[in-house]
Amino acid sequence: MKKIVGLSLALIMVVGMIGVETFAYFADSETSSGNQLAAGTLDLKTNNVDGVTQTLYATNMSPGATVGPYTIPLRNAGTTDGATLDIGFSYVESDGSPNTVNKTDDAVAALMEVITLDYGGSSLLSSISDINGNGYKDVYDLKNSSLTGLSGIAASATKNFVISVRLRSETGNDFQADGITMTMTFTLKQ
Ligand SMILES: [Ca+2]
Ligand SMILES: [Ca+2]
Ligand SMILES: [Ca+2]
Repeated sequence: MKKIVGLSLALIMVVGMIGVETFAYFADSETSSGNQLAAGTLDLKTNNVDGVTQTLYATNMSPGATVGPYTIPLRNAGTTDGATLDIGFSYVESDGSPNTVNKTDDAVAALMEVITLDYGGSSLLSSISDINGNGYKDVYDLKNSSLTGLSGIAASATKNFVISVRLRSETGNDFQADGITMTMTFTLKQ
């Protein structure tokens, strides 16, 4: 029997006023306990909490400011080794108010440069292509990349996922109050 266990995390990033201090904190709230456990299971947990949705907030991001690195421990709390891990990224527009000029979610994501993207102590950045051709790896590139078949997590083992993102310093005033909510989904497969 092939069990597949997934977890999602959300990263909310909103561009703030120029010069406003970056405000970032880490919250986690358990919203489901959806993993049905039976003998010989995979059980992926973050921070030892089961079926969790974690949210990382970065509001009032100033141009040039970095959020993170956030370290998210991925623990296989089950009794079966997970052979492979997939990581997926998606985002939706999540603007503040008032928002005089509305930029698209893709435009905002393209200004969020990915500085750190580690899993199990190795950087995944080389697996991300500069799909939009702007010269750096950004959240748009993450969304349109496929990170599948990564090394898995053995039973009772933990691997850390680490991410940090910087708002590009050339971000213009029109981006004020524009933001995205990025969801990172981790799927551990037997
Ligand atoms: Ca917008
Ligand atoms: Ca890019
Ligand atoms: Ca705006």
